[in-house]
Amino acid sequence: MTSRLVVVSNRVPDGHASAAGGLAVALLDALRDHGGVWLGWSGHVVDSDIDAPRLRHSRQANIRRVTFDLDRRTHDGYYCGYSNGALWPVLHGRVDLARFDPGQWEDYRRANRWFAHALMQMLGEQDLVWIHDYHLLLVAQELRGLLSRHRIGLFLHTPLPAPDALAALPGHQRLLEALFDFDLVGLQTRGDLAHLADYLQAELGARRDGDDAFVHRGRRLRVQAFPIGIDAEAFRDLLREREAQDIQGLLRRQYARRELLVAVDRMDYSKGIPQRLQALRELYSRHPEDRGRATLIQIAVPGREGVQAYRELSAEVERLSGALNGDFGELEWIPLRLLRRAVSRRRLAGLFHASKAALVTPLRDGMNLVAKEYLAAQDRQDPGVLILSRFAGAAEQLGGAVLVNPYDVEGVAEAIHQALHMSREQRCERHRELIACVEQHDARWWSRSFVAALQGCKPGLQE
Ligand code: GDG
Repeated sequence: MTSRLVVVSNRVPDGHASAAGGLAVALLDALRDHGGVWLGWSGHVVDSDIDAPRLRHSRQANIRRVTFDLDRRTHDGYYCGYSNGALWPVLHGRVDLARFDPGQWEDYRRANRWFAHALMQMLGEQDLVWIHDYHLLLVAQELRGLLSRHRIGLFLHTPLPAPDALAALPGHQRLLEALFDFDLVGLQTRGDLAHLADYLQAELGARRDGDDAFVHRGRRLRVQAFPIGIDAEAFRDLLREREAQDIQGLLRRQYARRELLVAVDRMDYSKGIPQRLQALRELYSRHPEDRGRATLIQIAVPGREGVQAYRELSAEVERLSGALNGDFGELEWIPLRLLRRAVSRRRLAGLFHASKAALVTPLRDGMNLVAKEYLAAQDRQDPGVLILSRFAGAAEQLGGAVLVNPYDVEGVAEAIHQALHMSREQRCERHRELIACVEQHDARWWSRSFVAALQGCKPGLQE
C-alpha cells in the first residue's frame, strides 16, 4: 500500500511561482512529484484569541493545502519570538542577537500542539509525516502524546551549531530531547550531523546505536545528512521564457561594456549583506581599474520585520549602499543597485544568466539554494563564476567554487577581482564540475532520499 506524504511547515506558500524562500521552492518540487498534503499557517493573523484553529482546505493540481490562521498572541510569541527571535539566531551561531523571553516557550509549545491536533484530524494510518524546520521541533512529541504511531521525519533547513552554542539556549534540553519522538532527523551537511551527534551524547547522554542512530530514554532516532537540491532542469528552462529573455537582453545591452555581479538573499543578518558591501568598497579602493567596470545588483527581500534585528539590518544595508554609491559612483556608472523587494523567478534566472559572478557570501547558511540556481542558469560555453562562503552548507558539496571567508573583506574583494578577470577556460572547467554535482543531487534526489529513509524506519519503535 502506498503511503501518502503529509508535509508540514510553518508557512504554506500561496503557490505563486514568485514566492521567495528556499523551503517553498524545494518542497513544491518534492510535492509535485509525490502528491499529498501540505499543512501550515496561512500567513494571516487575527486579533482575537483562538482556542482551536479552523482548518481551510484547498487543492492545486495534486497537492492539497490545509491552512489555519494564527492569533496575534501566538504569532508574536511563537513566530516572531521563540522561532525567529531566539532559535534562528542560536542555530546560526548568533547568540548575541538572541532574545530569550520565558513566556514565548509556552507560545511555541501551544503552536506546535495546534499543528499536531490538525494533523491528527487528517492522518491516515499509513501516512508519512514530514515536518520542516526549526519552528516545529515539538510536533512529534505532541503527536506521540496523541498516541500517533506514524513514521515522523524532521528536516532542519538551518545549520546546527556546535554543542556549546546550542547549550546557550535556555531550556535547550527539553527542546532537543523532543527530537527523539521523531523517527528520522535530516540535516543539511555532515558538519551539522557531527554537531548534533556531539550534542546528543554530551548534553543528553544519548547512546550511539550503529552508524546513524542514537538511543535515549527508550527511543531510537536516526540522523542523516540530506543536502537539499534544486530542480536544475526546471530552473534552466525558465531561461527560455519571454520574461527571462527580455531582462537578459536588456541587461546585456545596458552592460555591454561592463560586467554584472549578482547577489540574491532574504534581508537576513545570516546572509552577510553588510560585509559584502564592505568587500565591494574594498574592491574599488584596492583596484581602481575595476571602478566603472562592474556593478553589483543586490536583491534583498524584506521579511520578519516584527523582529528588531531585521529592522536594524535593513537600515544598516541602506546606509552602507548609500555611502558606497555616494563615494564611488560616477555620472555614468553606479557601483551598486539595491532592490528591497522580490522579483519574479523568471527575471531572476535571466539576471543570473547575464551576470559574470554571483556573490553568495552568507556568514552562516543551512545550504543556500541561490548558489545552485546561479550555476543552473549559466551558459555552459561561457559561464559566470560562483563566489561562495565557506560557511554556507553548499560549500561542502561545491568546493570547486571560489570559496571565501565572508568576514575577510579583503579576501572577498580579491575573489571578486579574480572572478572578473578569470579566463573562459578556467570558468568552464570550474562550472563543469559544479553543475554535475547540482544536477546529480537535485531536489528530486533530496526528497526521494529522505522519504526512502523515513519509510525504512520502524514506526514508533520502543527499545
Ligand atoms: C532556508 C535556509 C536553505 C530569493 N529572492 C527571490 C527569490 N528567492 C528565492 C531564491 C531561492 C530562495 O528564495 C532562497 O533560498 P536560500 O536557500 O538561498 O535561503 P533561505 O530563504 O534562507 O532558505 C537555507 C533553504 O532554506 C532550503 O533548505 O538552503 O540555508 O536558510 O530559491 O531563488 N525568488 C523570487 N524572487 C526573489 O526576489 N522569485
